[in-house]
Amino acid sequence: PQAGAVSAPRAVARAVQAQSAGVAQAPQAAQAAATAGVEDDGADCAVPAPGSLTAKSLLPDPFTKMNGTRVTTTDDWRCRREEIKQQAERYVYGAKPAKPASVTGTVSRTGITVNVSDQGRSSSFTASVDLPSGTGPFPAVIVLGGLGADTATIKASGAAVINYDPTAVGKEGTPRTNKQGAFYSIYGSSSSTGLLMAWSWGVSRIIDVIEQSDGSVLRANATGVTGCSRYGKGAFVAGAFDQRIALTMPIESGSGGAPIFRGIPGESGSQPLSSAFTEQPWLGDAFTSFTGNPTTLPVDTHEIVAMVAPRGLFMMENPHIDWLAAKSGSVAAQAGAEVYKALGAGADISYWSDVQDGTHCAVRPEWKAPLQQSIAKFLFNTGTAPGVFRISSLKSGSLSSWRDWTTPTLTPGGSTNGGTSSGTTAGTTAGTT
Ligand code: MCU
Repeated sequence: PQAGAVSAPRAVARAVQAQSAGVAQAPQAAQAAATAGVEDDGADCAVPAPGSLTAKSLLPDPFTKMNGTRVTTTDDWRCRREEIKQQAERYVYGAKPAKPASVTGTVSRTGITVNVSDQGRSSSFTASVDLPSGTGPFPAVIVLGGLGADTATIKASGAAVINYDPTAVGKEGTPRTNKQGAFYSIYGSSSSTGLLMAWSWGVSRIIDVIEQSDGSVLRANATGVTGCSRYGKGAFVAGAFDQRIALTMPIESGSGGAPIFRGIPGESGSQPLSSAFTEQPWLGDAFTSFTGNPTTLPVDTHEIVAMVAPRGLFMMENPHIDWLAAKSGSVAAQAGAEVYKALGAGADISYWSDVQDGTHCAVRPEWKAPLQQSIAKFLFNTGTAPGVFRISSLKSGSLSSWRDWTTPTLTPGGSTNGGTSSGTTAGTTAGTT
């Protein structure tokens, strides 16, 4: 990769060091620390033009680059991730525009305002802030849509809750040809970008405003995101597409969220892809080509999981409701975890579907401890990540039946052989989960 580029793992490590050194407490230092994380650290990568699509019934190999060679070093992952990002935008979610020309706004102890101008158009939206006790500045968890998040535990863990109504940015109930909300006011009501990506863009603009604030209320370099159900789909996409997010916690996201697309047609009772595509314009318009058969998708959601690596990820699913596709969700988590392992961050992804209460978006006692641990580790840099996989036997997918690729042992640091590797360092950890 390019000289001087900061690898994702190092950028995260640097941000974490800055946090643990306490420098983020001072407003000026907070700004300096925030620059250690960027929304997309692979924006400079040269990504090949999209090729023709070929069917593959098993999950695409996250470690094989578009030119056919394999990732061999941890630094190689940066531009491989960018390939996945661009494919996911093109075929699944629609494009996420780069940071707008102007983002302004305010952060107070009760709320955030966001004003965006780009391409000669402007729009605004707001979010409310709910602080824990203490004086701060606080890390924050952005809660999409208010459903299902254990906000009491988030606040008791010392983090602020930012209540964000994503439908102000991407409205539900509109036809694809007339999309509405703060995103579409700027990028057009006929934009092919779906609601999940519009919502995710809104999360990024909230983070922009926090970064630009004086840092006295919220810390810009310690942000988490969560949400349940349709907002779990949104939280998943938000965390994948903004590398400033230190902790991503999708809950019961269902079809169109974390579960592998390829698994849905064969998972009994799960929401069909055609239904997830038509119920609301959540996914991008281009996904219409894949609702009948996802096998020609060059990406699947295990690679969206992988886009979050090595940042904190805690995936929660409900195995009691077939519609939620938790079996396919367990495969996404297991396959994505292979990328975490390859990056030396295997403990930074957790998955938990072994829960008693079948109510959709319930606040669950089983998730409390791993939620606390995740906030401590990824937003305060204290303690250890939960590093747990608790897959309910009710909905347990098998990784080995979904892949024909192995997990490489990546050489830490920079590439010595650029894109010419033949993948000879590939080891195997198949079947370890
Ligand atoms: C799991 O998320 C969705 C699901 O995809 C929809 O089919 C259903 O109507 O709503 C769920 C949801 O958002 O529930 C709050």
